[in-house]
Amino acid sequence: MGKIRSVELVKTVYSPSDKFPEPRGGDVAFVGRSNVGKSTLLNTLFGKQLAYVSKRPGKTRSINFYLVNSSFYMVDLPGYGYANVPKQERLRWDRLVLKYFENRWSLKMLFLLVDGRHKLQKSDRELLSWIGMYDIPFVIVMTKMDKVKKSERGRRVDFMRKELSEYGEYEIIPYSAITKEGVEDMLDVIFTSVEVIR
Ligand SMILES: Nc1nc2c(ncn2[C@@H]2O[C@H](COP(=O)(O)OP(=O)(O)O)[C@@H](O)[C@H]2O)c(=O)[nH]1
Ligand SMILES: [Mg+2]
Repeated sequence: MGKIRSVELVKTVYSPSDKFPEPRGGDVAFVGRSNVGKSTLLNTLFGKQLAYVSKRPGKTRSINFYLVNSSFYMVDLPGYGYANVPKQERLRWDRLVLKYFENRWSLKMLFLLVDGRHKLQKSDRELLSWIGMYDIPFVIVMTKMDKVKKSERGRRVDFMRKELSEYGEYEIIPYSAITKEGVEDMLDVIFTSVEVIR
């Protein structure tokens, strides 16, 4: 299986008029509502390579391109569903993400993070409709599964599958940063999605 050996933050894009870096062996991208656990998940995948990914507030408003193993990009898309964000700012994020979906032919797989404990939110559905519009392959990562009781797990996953049934084919990966469940599965998806020399 593939392994993340090196990670380098190559470019941070704030504005739809900024250029994205030249594609390499493909992109895998990560997106989800604020507080879903995206920074924690990237840190978990990156291991100690890039501990500083976490929670730099400015970086939540941008698309961050991380070059992995000098061969492909892991792309951190801006979070959505923040409370109290001015409408102008939200529109800029939307334009930025739409520009990425529209133009980035090298996008191989999108990881859509949803909180394993909650129902899909309106903003999740909006994102799913964009994914459908641009025909982007995606997997669902249910985060914070350590907070779901063992007896509830199966029911939660089934419920999520039912909620998502209108959006087509995808895999669901239950994940926890605490127990590390799902990490191997995510690495599998990442390394089978991109073309890399292992
Ligand atoms: N219990 C639990 N908490 C998590 C997990 N992942 C993230 N968190 C917590 O959820 C909060 C938001 O995480 P963060 O990674 O900053 O979310 P982001 O806004 O999506 O980048 C933080 O307090 C994290 O410690 C997880 O798998 N399990
Ligand atoms: Mg974050």
